[in-house]
Amino acid sequence: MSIQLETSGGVSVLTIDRAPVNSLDLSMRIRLLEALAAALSDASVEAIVLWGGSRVFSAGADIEEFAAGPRGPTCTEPTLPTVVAALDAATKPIVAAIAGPCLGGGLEIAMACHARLCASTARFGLPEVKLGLLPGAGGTQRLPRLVGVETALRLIVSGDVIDARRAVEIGLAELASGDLRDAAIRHARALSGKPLARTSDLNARLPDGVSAAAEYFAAQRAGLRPALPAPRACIDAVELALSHPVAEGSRLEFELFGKLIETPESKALRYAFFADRSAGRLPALPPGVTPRAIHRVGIVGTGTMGSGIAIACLDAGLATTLTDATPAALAAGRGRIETHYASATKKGRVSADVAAERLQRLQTADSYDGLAGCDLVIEAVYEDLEVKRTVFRELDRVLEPGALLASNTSTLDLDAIAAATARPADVVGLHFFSPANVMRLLEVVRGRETSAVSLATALAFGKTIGKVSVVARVCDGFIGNRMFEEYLRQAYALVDLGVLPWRVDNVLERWGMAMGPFAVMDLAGNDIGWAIRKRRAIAHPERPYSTFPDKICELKRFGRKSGAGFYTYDDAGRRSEDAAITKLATEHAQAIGAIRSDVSDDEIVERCVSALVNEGLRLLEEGIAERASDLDVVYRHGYGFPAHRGGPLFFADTLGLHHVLESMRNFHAGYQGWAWEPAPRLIYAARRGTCLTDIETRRVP
Ligand code: 3H9
Repeated sequence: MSIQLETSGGVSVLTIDRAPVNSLDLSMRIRLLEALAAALSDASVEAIVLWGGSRVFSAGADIEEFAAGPRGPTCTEPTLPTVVAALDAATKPIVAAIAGPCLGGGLEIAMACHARLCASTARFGLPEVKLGLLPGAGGTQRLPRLVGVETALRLIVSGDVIDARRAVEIGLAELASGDLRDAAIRHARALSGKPLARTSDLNARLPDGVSAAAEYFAAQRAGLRPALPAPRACIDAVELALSHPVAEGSRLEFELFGKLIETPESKALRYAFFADRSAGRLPALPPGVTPRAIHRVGIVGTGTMGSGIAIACLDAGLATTLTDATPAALAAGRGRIETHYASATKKGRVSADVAAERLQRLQTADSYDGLAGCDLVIEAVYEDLEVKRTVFRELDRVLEPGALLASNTSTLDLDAIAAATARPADVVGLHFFSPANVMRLLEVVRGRETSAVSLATALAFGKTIGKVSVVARVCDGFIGNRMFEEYLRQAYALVDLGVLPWRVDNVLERWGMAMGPFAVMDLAGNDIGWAIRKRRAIAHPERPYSTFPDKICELKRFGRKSGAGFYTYDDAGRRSEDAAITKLATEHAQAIGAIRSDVSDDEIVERCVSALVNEGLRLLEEGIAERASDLDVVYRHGYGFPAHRGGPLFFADTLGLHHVLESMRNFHAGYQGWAWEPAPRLIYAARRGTCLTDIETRRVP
């Protein structure tokens, strides 16, 4: 970890070298300032290049430092704004040479340089808002000066990352020809002796046709959904850039940053950032386990799920072969994928050339033999154990030794599927969420016999296709669906207590869930839940469900696919409340006789979220999940849990475990209280004053 300073031919190259992503913690900031001062005071140096190496320029401030809040190292001198100000004030030209990610504070230091040269691998962004923050080292002051207020606002409020081509288009950087470092040295030398192009000397530009800045910014604020503190502060700070010199605007911006760092939203989002990165990392993989390479993926079953998985593989640059039981099904699957790329091209999401290249990597095979040579085959056929076992017997027959055999089952026993092969060590579950090419969550299911290499290969594959992978052991429903079942149980129980379905949905959606449970079931298909409840009634008669959703199914209201479910739907797919369901729900609750008129919005949230927490803790106790934060990752990426609340377990920690436990005990004493036996880990953590999110099971493979 260092800043290297190399001088030759009148140009000093300052190399930021802090693995893995050149984040700028306090010690790096001190070294950077020292190196800058050395280069500026050296009479033989005419110009400077700031370089982060060929892989990454800088991922910005060290996010771990934020945990200590505004009194911690983030706000200890030299702060990042101090470093940025020193670059801006330099008396010799400084060229930022940018390859790979140049994000957050990384972009802020680059914007304080006098020129930015980039390689085609460069990616630029101010993603602070995704951490519940705003760029705090002049980003909101310099970006509008370089690219205009409109483009700057779009980038800062979304936190989106753009590629080198787009950065050049908007005037943020220039593309280097040839070797980037050499080009930057030449460029720096050429700037020597010329007037310095300081970003701070520029004026921020309002969009063409806008003259009333205050109204323009008010409209931006009014458009925020949801209205969280960070995006609002981003807009406030960009507005400052119009009326304040950079130094003063940056001072005010840093003040806002110091406030945001302490908001619950920022704490939750920072927790989520690190939780995503620890998910899929197994503490107990034996040393020396390296994943096998995956070049060609086979997919068996080309329905919606199989096609979505194929698109995810094609998007990630993998060769992909599809097969299905009949030529018609295979042709339909290929057709779905072609339609996807045609629509993506039309919407400008990919260029026609890129779409054509991806489709070129798609092959179809009319029998299992066509999958020979695949490094990984994912089965995505009908959810029936015998059907899947037949598929796996065929895969066992045709695949080379060492190939990975994966099932996309969401409910079946992976060990029973693996037992159909002579190589259960090579079998894993890869549980995708629909649409598989969009949803980021991948549950990687580790069977009883799954080898460490197979698991490592599955996790590496997940990373290749851009998923956040979470490891689960075998159980019915794995992590996500097992937790979801308890959440649904409480949503239905609320109807028993006299709460209408749309009140439950509206309360949870206002709280931040992407979709309420009744709307989710209408989307997923109420018949699917009905079939599961029938199975459960036989296996666990002591755990009864509300009969309300069965009554909906008896009316053949299976959800969107049948035109109605808990809601009715218009042609555009918009849901509306239905008087028939109000009547049905009211009569249902009256018949049970447990109606309560005092169910508050808070209780609706607490019942549903605490149900997730309690079942999640059981999954940890059973060793199905590796660590508590994995449960939160599953819920955020697979079930629309609001990122700014961290996840169910993080939320419970912020509520206070004594409070959560007390509510559970109250629920335990009430209607259908059997479902509310608090998990021993909750009682333990509440008693010890520890956090749920610290729990790791750390099982040895
Ligand atoms: C900021 O800059 C504030 C300023 O405006 C103002 C300050 C006053 N800090 O994602 P990966 C770790 S806020 C600390 O798996 P990839 C990460 O945890 C910052 N650690 O790799 C992981 O560690 P581990 C604004 C960081 O190749 C390892 O690096 N910047 C940071 O898939 C590899 O990460 C951002 O929000 C960091 N800034 O993606 C950018 N960044 O191995 C955040 C990463 O122990 N970073 N780590 O799990 C990213 O978007 C991605 O990490 C990046 C690499 C694209 C850079």
